[in-house]
Amino acid sequence: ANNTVKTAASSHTQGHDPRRGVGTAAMNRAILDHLHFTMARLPALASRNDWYMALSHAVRDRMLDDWLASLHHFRNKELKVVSYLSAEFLLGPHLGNNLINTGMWDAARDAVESLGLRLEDLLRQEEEPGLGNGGLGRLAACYLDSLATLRIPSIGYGIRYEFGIFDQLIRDGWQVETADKWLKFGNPWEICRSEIAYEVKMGGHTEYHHDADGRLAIVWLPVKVIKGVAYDTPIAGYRSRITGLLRLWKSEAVESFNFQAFNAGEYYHAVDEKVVSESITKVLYPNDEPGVGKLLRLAQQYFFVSCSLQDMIRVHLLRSPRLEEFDQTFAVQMNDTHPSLAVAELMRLLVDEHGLGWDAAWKVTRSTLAYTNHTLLPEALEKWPLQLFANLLPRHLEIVYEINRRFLDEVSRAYPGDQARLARMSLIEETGGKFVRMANLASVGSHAINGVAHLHTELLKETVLADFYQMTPEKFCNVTNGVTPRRWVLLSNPGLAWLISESIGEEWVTAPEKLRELECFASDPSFLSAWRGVKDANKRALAAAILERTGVAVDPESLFDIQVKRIHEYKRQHLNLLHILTLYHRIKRDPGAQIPPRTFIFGGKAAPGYFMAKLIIKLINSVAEVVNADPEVAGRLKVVFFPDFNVTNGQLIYPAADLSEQISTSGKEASGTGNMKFSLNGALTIGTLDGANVEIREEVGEENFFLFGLNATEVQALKKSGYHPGRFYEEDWELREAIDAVRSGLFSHGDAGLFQPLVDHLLYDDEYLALADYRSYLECQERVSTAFRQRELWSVKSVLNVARMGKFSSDRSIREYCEKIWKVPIRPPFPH
Ligand code: CBF
Repeated sequence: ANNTVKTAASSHTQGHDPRRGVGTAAMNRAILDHLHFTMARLPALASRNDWYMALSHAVRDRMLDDWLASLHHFRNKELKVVSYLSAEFLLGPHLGNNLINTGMWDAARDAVESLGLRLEDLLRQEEEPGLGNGGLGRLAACYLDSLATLRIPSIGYGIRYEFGIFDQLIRDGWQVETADKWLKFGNPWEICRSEIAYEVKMGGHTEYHHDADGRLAIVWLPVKVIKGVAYDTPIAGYRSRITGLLRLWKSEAVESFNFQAFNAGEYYHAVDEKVVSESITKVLYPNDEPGVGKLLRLAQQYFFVSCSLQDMIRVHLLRSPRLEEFDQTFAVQMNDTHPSLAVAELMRLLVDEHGLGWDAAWKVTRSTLAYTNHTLLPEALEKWPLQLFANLLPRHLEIVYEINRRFLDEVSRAYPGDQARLARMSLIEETGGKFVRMANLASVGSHAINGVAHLHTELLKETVLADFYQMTPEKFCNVTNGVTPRRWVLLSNPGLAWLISESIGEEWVTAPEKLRELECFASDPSFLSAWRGVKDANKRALAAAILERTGVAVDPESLFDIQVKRIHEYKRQHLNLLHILTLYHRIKRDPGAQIPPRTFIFGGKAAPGYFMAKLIIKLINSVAEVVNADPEVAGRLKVVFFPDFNVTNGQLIYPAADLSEQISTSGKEASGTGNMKFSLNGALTIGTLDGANVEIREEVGEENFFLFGLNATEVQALKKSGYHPGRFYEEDWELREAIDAVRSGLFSHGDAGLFQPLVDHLLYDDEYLALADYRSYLECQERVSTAFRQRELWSVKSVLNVARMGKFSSDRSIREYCEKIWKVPIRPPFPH
């Protein structure tokens, strides 16, 4: 199954500098050396983790030449460095990806085997760094891969959370969260740079003084100072000889021990400072919870933004003393509003700490920063209570006020007398409490604003940022998301990668438009049968994992219908459930019904404080319990909740899907990236015209995509005209039957109250129009069933999906950012 990896790795190894020691013998020696010198273990006593650590260190050593050469680039005045500021990087395990990208897979596998071990066991040992919630963080990780692959000097800046996204357990059908102790056995990939550390001030007040020359000096007297220490992780580009840099900040006490307190006999107080300071980077906040009011989260955002900007200024000053030219050294992308304090912090650093005038500082701030918006959901648009903001960042609030004063002057000049517009565009919300609006701050302080799919960008321009678009349309552009084919095909689906490379060569890995050449194989029966063989093997692997983790035996011959993503009402896992319940009833009513066997697989985490999402997980598991145990539907329907969906599990799940569920209410999903991973692995999509689904359908062809539901305009119109979900319930007996079954207690051991909140929500509110789309979804699912019965035709569609997904490589997205936003030249591919 690892043949592609093998072919590609081998060809690369041949082109390698022999001094770097990537041969099997050298790798074997290096692993044993690290076992001895780094892990201090005898081979006979070494645990699997010891071997994993030894191998990883050996691999990392071999990445260092390229890394050091790449870091050297940062001093080259001619090269602009892309700085990707993101509170989240959902990287996934490093080892396999690094072996693929550097071309060391074969050597590592053979070396490990010569030591009596199996590479796959060591790969499984790695705890993935789950430093992100989902789409936005995973996108950042794909972009780092592409930046390094395209040889663009880049730094990803973020937070080294001690605990990443929680691990999800399922107990009695409910989600239970446990701490993600990803660092407990050590992290061989990072290097702590104790000497790269910055102080970050918080709290206190400001004072204004006049210096001897009568100039005004503003002094911020904080109550607290924290130190941020850099931890660097190399990011290997695919065969590019470039290694990108991920620099994550860990908070520490400036002094880790308070000797005054200790001498006064207060032992515990002596370490208090350390504990409080370290708490800043302790834990990743799970999203989907109202961001308002969490002081620690604001502190996290400020902390990482300040460390990162101070670091960039240090690097810039190595090149040039002129901070007016900062924008020639760095292009800074703000990944959503989480880093949007960069606007105020860069102004503060330039004006207060480096003595630039306001206008010069503003010019350079605006031309350096750019902002990506990732959501239209009002509850996810960050705003901070003014008082909380003032308490933590008194100087920044003054700067925000000054930016706002100047900006609102511009607005008044452009739209005289339009008070409502002024109120909407102000950086400060003043209705129902005062808040600092982070999307407005990011928009005002950036030279470019982008959405993440065509539809999303259009809606952004029409709704959330409409005023900003009308005033400065030239700032807006779209960059549709993409995913890296290295992790999401080559690493996770080696069988498919091998088949593709055997047929059209290996270039598709960095030139995915070449996948189009697969189209002519779509009429070749032997190719189609090999294609099915790959899918079947992936399904068997997933079935085995499902059995191991949930105890449910599923049939790999059945249609694998998969919805994996965060659990959220707008993503409509409950609509999927309504379909399952309808099929269940249909089979029970008519055992002869022509319904091909299906396995419904769900996965995803719910934010710990999001009650309705957690209830949906419980309902999925409760339906699974009843359906899977019912002999009348045995062999025809199975329902599974795959626990702890993360990158590692995603690598197993996406390649095994027949059908990808992308069923959000149109206009609500900014882009989606899971939709791309599924389709790139040969799944067909059932979806609404939402986010990037629209573009996926355009690319793969409407005949190869199962479309249903209201479009964004119809959604808005229905809401405007007054939506009454109860009417759909009344008028559609199958829908009624499904909902009544839930409310009857059938899935809750007779406890009719358990799912009542969900049922009530659907019947009396249904904000995301599940009931309005139910019938259309059902009819579409019937088309899916019909198509799946014609296996040959299904395979043709599957091939065509993969062949036409080239657009959704993150390499294309990064090229677009380079051209449209960062003004960074695209370098020719590295000659392999
Ligand atoms: O753009 C990346 C992804 O970001 C989100 O996950 C987000 O956190 N706002 C969106 O929900 C996705 O649609 C989007 O693909």
